[in-house]
Amino acid sequence: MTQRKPSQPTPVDDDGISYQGRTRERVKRAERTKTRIKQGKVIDHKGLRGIVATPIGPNWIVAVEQEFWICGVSGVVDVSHSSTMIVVGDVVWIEPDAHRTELGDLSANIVKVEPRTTVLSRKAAGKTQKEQVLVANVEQLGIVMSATLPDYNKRLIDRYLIAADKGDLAPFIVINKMDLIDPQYYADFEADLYVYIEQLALPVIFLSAKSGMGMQELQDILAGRSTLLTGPSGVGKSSMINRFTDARQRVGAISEKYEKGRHTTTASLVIPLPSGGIVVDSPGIREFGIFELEAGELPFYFEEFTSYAANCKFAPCSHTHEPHCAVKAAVEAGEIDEERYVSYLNLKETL
Ligand SMILES: Nc1nc2c(ncn2[C@@H]2O[C@H](COP(=O)(O)OP(=O)(O)OP(=O)(O)O)[C@@H](O)[C@H]2O)c(=O)[nH]1
Ligand SMILES: [Mg+2]
Ligand SMILES: [Zn+2]
Repeated sequence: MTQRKPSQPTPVDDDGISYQGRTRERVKRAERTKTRIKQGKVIDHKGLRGIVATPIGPNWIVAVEQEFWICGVSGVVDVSHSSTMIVVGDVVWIEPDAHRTELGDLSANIVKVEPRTTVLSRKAAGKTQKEQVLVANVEQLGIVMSATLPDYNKRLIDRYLIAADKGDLAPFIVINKMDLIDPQYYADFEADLYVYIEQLALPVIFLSAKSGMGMQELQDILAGRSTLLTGPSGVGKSSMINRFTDARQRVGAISEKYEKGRHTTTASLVIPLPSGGIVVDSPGIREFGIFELEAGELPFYFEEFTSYAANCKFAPCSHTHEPHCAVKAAVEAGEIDEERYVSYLNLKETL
């Protein structure tokens, strides 16, 4: 039992490499096999509708009800979106092959990707202004952080909140590893997260995948819905999912056959829940650039600034250098969370 310690080095994650690598692989493969994107392809009568569960190498595992299919992409694919042809969570149509894979699994070809209802995107790594879709069709975004080891990161929470807003996902926050915190400090955590709990009225769940604390609350929020769990590496996303379903192992077993020795999460993975609904486990993320964020709209993503902004002397006011800025005054008075203001300034600098 310790008080929260200063930052520990964050375990190295595979952020970027995994998503980025796969994006490249797909592009390469598409060129090699001359995959063409075309709308309105007629689905063969043998076609099956499923959900993309996870990538394996250049292929995908697609779940059709309880069955898993190993699917390639070649020939003409019917896709209506322009960013990231196929991602985890996509609803796809597949056409079964006559034969199985060398390892004996059912095999098929993806021929159509249905339009996405929601997307969680980020700005692709590097200097480009390209959108990289991480996951499609989830209703909720669970932003998972840990109380310590590693310490939670409010900058990252704020970025995720904006991405959730843009992608139409309902966000909530999970603070895991509460078992490492002496209960006498719980109130300090609530005070530190006041802006999210009180001002933004977001669900904030204090949890321990180890002790079970908060697990019921998490299950309740996941039940019957589709949710992406995201956050840095090592905060316990996989651990909390493993507590209430073994589906992860089931899908994991198939991927491991193809990609030997996979331990930490290296790719997003769709997991059906016993309570109904699905949860998507995802690899730890280190960098999260927001795709298509505009300077003019930035203040509106900081909801709690709005009521103060009306009293700024200048309109519009960037809340940075202007005299008589009511937002800055509210930060000084402690009415606006200072760290949120820092998030705002950091994001502003990137625009
Ligand atoms: N003390 C404590 N340790 C935990 C808890 N939850 C997870 N851990 C440990 O934290 C480490 C990382 O857990 P994972 O579940 O792999 O974390 P993750 O978020 O899935 O990490 P990535 O897959 O790399 O993104 C493991 O050693 C877990 O045993 C918890 O509630 N309390
Ligand atoms: Mg994991
Ligand atoms: Zn202002």
